[in-house]
Amino acid sequence: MSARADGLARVEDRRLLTGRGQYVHDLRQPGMLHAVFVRSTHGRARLIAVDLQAAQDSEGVVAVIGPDALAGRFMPPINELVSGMQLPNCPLLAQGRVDSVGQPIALVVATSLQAAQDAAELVFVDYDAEAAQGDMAPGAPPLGKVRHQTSGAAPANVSHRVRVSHQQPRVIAMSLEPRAALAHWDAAGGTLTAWLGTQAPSRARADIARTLDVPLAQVRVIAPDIGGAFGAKASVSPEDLVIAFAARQLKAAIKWTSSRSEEFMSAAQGRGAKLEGELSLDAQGRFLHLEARLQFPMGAWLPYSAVVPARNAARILPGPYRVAAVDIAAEAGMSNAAAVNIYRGAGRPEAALLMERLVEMAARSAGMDPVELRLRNLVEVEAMPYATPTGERFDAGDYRLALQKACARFDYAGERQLQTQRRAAGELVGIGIAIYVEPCGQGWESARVTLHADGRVHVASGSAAQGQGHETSYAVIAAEVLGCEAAQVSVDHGDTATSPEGVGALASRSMAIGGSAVAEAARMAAARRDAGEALPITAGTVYTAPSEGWSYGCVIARMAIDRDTGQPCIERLVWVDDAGRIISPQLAEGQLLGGLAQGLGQAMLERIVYDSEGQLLTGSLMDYAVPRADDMPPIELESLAFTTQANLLGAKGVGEAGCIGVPAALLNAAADALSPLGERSLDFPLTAERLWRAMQPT
Ligand code: SMO
Repeated sequence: MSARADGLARVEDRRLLTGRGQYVHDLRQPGMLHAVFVRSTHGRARLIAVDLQAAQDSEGVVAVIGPDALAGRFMPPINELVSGMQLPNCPLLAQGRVDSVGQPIALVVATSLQAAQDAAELVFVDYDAEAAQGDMAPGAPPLGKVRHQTSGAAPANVSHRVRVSHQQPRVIAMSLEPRAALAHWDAAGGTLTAWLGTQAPSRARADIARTLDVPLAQVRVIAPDIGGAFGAKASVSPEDLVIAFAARQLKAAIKWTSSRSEEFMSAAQGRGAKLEGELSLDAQGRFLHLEARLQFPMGAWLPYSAVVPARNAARILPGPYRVAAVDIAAEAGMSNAAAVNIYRGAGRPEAALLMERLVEMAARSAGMDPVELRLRNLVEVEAMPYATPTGERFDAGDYRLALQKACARFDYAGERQLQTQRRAAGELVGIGIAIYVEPCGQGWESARVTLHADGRVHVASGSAAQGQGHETSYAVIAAEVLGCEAAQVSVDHGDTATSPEGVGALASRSMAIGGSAVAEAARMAAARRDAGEALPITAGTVYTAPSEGWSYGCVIARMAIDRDTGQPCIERLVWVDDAGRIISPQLAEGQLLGGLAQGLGQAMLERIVYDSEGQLLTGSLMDYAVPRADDMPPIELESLAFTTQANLLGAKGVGEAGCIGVPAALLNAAADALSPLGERSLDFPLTAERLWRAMQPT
């Protein structure tokens, strides 16, 4: 590949690392107008009046679109994974009331961004404030419930029983480019083109067509370069749809770029679940019964994948362990805060956090080493494929080997000795382990491969990219099947006019499903080439995975906590991950490290805070800490490669792994460090202040 020849890992890197990326905000259209949203300043209120007149009269203003213009238009239906949900209609612009700070009320469109911002200040909104409801407020009706319950009597031979309660904070996705939309209505052709920061261009297209009430063929969505998305750009926002609506209404090109502050207030957030569990063991340390109660916050409106985290956490428990019986219930409820959507891991981190914390406490309660207890309960490689008590199917993997490899690399026995010595010298130092499973790659994806007479190969994928490097990895996959150089292969994605309809880049599915589609289309094209058909040849396919692949891995971390200040220091982190077949080792490592950084951020630094009136107290990077390079610990990575039969490539997911295993291992390490002081309950983020408070006598 040409980019490799000059030492770059990815064909995308030259463009992205030299400032030549084209993000939505970089794009221009002739006569383009600029848009600014007027947003709710209240967490919950009745709207008495919205007066647009002064803004409309302001210099440079082309139009002000208020609630009336969008009355009766609602967010598209969501992915209803849970039966019997009571789903509200979520308006595009506030209708008579607001239910979260930052909710869009009106849109000001002007000839310059400055003029739009000035005029937005002139929109007069009169509120009658109401008492806001926070996440998991008692008495709030659940929107939907998931339950997994094995039948049979309660176990009789319980020898130990441990309980865990953990409150995750909400966090933000922190993309390089916040949400952005540029929509252009071509009056002559009656078509709308929308450049959108989206992980799922085809669904965004369908959502826009539905909102505008036009046939699908009249809408084109283009996802240009996207500086990360992490789930938060998997579903359209009300803002995206309002911009598309305004472009058609005004027969114009209109651009909106979210400011970082708007992003904190109104983009979909992640996590925020309350996790409670109880694990029962027999005298030999075998897991008898898991009871789990999971509450997921939804916020004030519902993105397409809003229910996914609750569903995932419930089905993934009890993680990689044999547990004879389970009673797992998850529910989700709305609140006066930003929406919560899938975020890197989407329920998998919650399952790992609860289970690994329970296992660690069970070991302490039973007086067993936590490694020994895990080895006793992990599903064995001989048992694969393995049917879990929640009806899932582990396809391939050796969980014990992952733990043993991690222990060997970490020098677990030696590290425990060192810990004993340091504790004797007065230090607070802990070792935390987490083993996780990571289901990925459900459903279908599309690809089209064209072989040209001059040897060039062209791949068009229905999966988009958000910075992962699909232009590199899909080229590698096609080249391998076709027996050519990856440099001969060019890859298109993200444009609904030039790529086949697809699902998109989410849920760690891009290699497993998107990559399998590329491989299948390449095989079909090669077969026709080999049969002597004249070039160019195009082959297209929609590949559907027969089942899910389950990645897994083991993280072991050592954390020291300063006795005087509570300052934590992650001194070592060993991580063994099995993502099945790896297409590009460099890209896979990048995904692991990126996920690790985000997982570390959630464990150690990040927290969205609302006050009791629903005001956002962490609305900027002055109040909200994301991890930086010097927060990263020394990292030792190893891989296993048990390929899966769940897709053509044998690839499993890799992008979300760091957010799943790392936070659980860090929580266990912190709890272990403080354990000489007595049992302490710890919530994220594990800041120096929180750890210091936890160290004080109770
Ligand atoms: S949390 Mo992901 O982008 O499905």
